[in-house]
Amino acid sequence: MAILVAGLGLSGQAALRFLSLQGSSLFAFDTRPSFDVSGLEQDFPAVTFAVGHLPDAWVHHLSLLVLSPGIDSNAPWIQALVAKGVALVGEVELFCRALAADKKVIAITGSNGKSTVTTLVGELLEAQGYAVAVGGNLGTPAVDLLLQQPDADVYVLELSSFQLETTHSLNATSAVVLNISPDHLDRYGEMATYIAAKAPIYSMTQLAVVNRDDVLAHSLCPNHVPKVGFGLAEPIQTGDAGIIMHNGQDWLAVWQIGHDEPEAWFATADLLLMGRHNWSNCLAAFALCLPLGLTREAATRVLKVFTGLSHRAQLVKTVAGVRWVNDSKGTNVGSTLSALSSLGADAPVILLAGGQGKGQDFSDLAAPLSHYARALIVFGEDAQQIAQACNGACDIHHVETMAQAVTLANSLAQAGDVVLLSPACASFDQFRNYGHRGDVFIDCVASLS
Ligand code: UMA
Ligand code: ADP
Repeated sequence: MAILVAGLGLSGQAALRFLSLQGSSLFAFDTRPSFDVSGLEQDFPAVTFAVGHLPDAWVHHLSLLVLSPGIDSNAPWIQALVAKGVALVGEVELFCRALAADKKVIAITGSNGKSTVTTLVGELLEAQGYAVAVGGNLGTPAVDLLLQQPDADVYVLELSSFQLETTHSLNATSAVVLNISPDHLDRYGEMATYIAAKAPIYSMTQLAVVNRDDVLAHSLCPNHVPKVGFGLAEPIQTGDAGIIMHNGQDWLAVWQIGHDEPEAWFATADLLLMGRHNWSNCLAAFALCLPLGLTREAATRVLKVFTGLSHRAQLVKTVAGVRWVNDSKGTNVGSTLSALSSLGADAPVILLAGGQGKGQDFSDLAAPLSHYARALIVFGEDAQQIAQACNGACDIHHVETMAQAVTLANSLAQAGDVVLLSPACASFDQFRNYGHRGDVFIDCVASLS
């Protein structure tokens, strides 16, 4: 019998590489009729390719479908294969099945903060002396990690809801659902379906790490699964991570197994990461790594230099006492809410938001805007929708371009303010991607003096 790899992007090509090495009989298919397979045909001469329409003649050969995360498994052609008994998995499931029993996996999902926590966990474990491979939704497909870093002790995987839909045999050492807020509703239709895609991660781990500050995310963990918690209050049991007062300051703290009380690990004032949501990310990373013996020394070494990932709540420049912060990766309402409220807790904010709204409801931004914002500047395709949903919350200004947004923010800002680009939207109406949008913002800010 043969295997069908569907979707020929990063994930599908990684599956082809991996399965080719195993000598599997392979078909490869991309639903986009314009997809050019000529390069792949050269790379994989033993594989049969098709685009646009799945050839009927293939169907009776198939026993397994390896589906790329970007393809909705509800598509009729997929459901027809499943009905014929073809097993449906993703490339991450191939990774799980091939992983040697002595290897460890740490798995991270959630609506926001996944990439930051995944990267941080990788750095913490490396500082602790492990050989670490980091990837998944973050960028390097899981099976490529197996091929590229077969000697790793620990594989740290960022897993999207799409990837979790087709992953069944993960046996993680620890796993987390960082938080839940609306995302990908264009694919899932309703929140319940989105949440149901993420929940199984807690049934595929030896230890569940739960967010005590997010009731919904926390509730996904079944009672019988051993769990520890993290959150912005004090740790309440061994294995937990939280915040404690130490020498009159807030410290990231950990309650290690075998200890009588939580131990202060790192002063939040010394973090290079901005915003309280990043305190939460650090605590989640600590809790995930404790089963692998993370020590305060290793954690301190990492946090002293960890500045986070580009375009996530990053300080670009301080001009005349105003801090300009690039959070272009804030592409949904949940991420912008957390960036706004965590930076707004310390300073008045001028928020720059807009782009493609993906059908989101922006009204949740109104309350934090009225608490924390000096002004909201909207731009892009769904600017009007954001302005309407937040009407009355604060001063709202409408501009066309990023350059205009920065110039206007500069004229409105007062010393001590934060100007925050956290658009709550996708960027594709005006930019190539969120990185491009952040770079344009950085360029505009660079010209201020
Ligand atoms: N395709 C079809 N039919 C479709 C949709 C796509 O045939 O209906 C084909 C496209 O023509 C293309 C290929 O599938 O050839 C693209 O596959 P894909 O969309 O599954 O993306 P990959 O390139 O395989 O990258 C995927 C993840 N992409 C998605 O989940 C959409 C990457 O996450 C991930 O880094 C990569 O695997 C390696 O694990 C990106 C992402 O945007 C960063 N993720 C979403 C997010 O973070 O919000 C979930
Ligand atoms: P993801 O990989 O889940 O998209 P990232 O680490 O790339 O997460 O962060 C994306 C955005 O999500 C950031 O720019 C920030 O606005 C927001 N964010 C980061 N961490 C958190 C968190 N713990 N809770 C809520 N929002 C967060």
